[in-house]
Amino acid sequence: MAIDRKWWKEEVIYQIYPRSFNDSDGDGIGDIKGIIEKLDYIKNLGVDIIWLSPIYASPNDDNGYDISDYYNIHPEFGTMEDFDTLLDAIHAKGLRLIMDVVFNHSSDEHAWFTESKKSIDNPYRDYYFWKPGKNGGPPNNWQSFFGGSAWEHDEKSNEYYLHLFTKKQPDLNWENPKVREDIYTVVKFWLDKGIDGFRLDVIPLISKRLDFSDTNLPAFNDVIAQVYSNGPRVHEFISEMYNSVLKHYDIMTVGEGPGISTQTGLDYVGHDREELNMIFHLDHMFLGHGPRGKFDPVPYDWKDIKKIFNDWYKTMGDSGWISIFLDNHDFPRLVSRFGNDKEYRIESAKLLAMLILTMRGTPCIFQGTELGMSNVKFDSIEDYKDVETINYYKEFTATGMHPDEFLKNVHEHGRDNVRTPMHWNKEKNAGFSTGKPWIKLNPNYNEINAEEVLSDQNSVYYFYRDLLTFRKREKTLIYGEWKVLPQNSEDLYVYERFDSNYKILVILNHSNHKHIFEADLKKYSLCFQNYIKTDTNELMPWECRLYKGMND
Ligand code: ISL
Repeated sequence: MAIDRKWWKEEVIYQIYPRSFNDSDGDGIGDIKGIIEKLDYIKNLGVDIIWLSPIYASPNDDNGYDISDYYNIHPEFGTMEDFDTLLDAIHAKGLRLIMDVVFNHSSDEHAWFTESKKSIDNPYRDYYFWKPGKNGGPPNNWQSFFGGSAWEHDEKSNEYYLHLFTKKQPDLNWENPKVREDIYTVVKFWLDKGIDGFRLDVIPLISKRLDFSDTNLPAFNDVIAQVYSNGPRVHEFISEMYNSVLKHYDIMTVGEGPGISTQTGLDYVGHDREELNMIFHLDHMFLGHGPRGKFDPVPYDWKDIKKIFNDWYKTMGDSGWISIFLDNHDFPRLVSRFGNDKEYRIESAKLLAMLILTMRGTPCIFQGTELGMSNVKFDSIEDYKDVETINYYKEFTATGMHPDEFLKNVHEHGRDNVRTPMHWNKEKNAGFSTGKPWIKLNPNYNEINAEEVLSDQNSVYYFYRDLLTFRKREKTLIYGEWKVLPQNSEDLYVYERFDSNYKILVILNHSNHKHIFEADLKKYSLCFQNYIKTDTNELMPWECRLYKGMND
């Protein structure tokens, strides 16, 4: 096989959103000790790499994606000693840990920014982007990801600073070599502790288009791709970070990639690039986002999803690598978005598990997805905690959208859908906390929880576990090539992974209807199926199967 073998291609990532995972001290917020308590659960599932969403000191304007001290742990989560214990415990179980780190911006409470704000001639002024206004307003018409202008006025200096996210997340100025040096020192600090890599938040945004000209693109997604991402020095910065620090460690890096398309993907992850090991491209996550983003939805269907998978496979070939995922802490639960979380919740959750674990790329599973957890529908905006949801609620309702219609969009697309606490059992607060959880629970925890799925051999959990065990053994699923077998129905996704020895056939009926698929099964044996065993060419709604055969 031509393709390079690497541990980070063979292993599977499990994302922990620490605030909502497990609370050990009853303050209603998940914490590091809570994660330690659940490491056996994670190990038994059969995943390998834990991706930990940010746990650094932070005022929590954006739940930790606004870091005020890269060298300290947020007291809500524990201490540095707790972190060291966690890392040791993870390694003792043969698991790995990658840290989520945010270098496009810091918190406005970071010492760099508080200095920077003090005066125009402060030595830290150039750590951020400060500009005079234009015609009595901000320097340009850029909008923040979370609504409103991307510039905030500072009374004292009468200048504006850039924040592509909230005004408490000022963008760091990577043009300044001192900023880059300070960032690489942070990277080295964590790697020297022995972590196994990083998830790098919004990495394509770190190089700005310095003319800061107005954009006239009507769709926000195009602004992200053409104005905010892929700036002129982005590759120079990433490869500098790689060559100064990353390359000296046996680690993995995954860049979160809003605005990275199939045209630019290999520039970040090509094996010859000395940049990143893989990216989370967001093409399928941004499906359905209208001109004003996720709360301005437009229709899409499985044809679009499949085209994105096809295009990315072709783009990467043997030269680069991506992660395969269908949800994370920014997007709805996969079963609610891509499956049917009502009459076929279990079947469709299993089908989506099969999709994630059989495509070429490193699978990533978000906490609770292995239980079959689904979206939540809070009745009142007061119950939502996410800054994106709250900001856009104000903006959309002020410009005429009825609050109920906005809430309907939040039920479909809001980030709090995935941020409700993990369901461990049917006890108080689903076993997540003995105190008052920082966000309400999804009321369906009586039916969907870890205790329940562990006691049911036919559960979504065991489907994940068995497929994960299978994937570990079958290198064809990791390195093998991929090809689609065309079908008569648009509701089917049938593909084969193959190498010179084996063929693995995956059959997915992603619909509420029965269908007949076309494939010659003579040389195959059935390994997985989400219905009681049948071996005919008729598929039940949301049925999925996996067959294996020799490639001769
Ligand atoms: O969820 C999104 C918008 O609706 C995405 O565009 C998301 O904001 C984008 O992918 C960047 O996400 C990352 O950076 C943000 C943080 O809020 C997200 O949680 C993080 O994943 C700012 O740090």
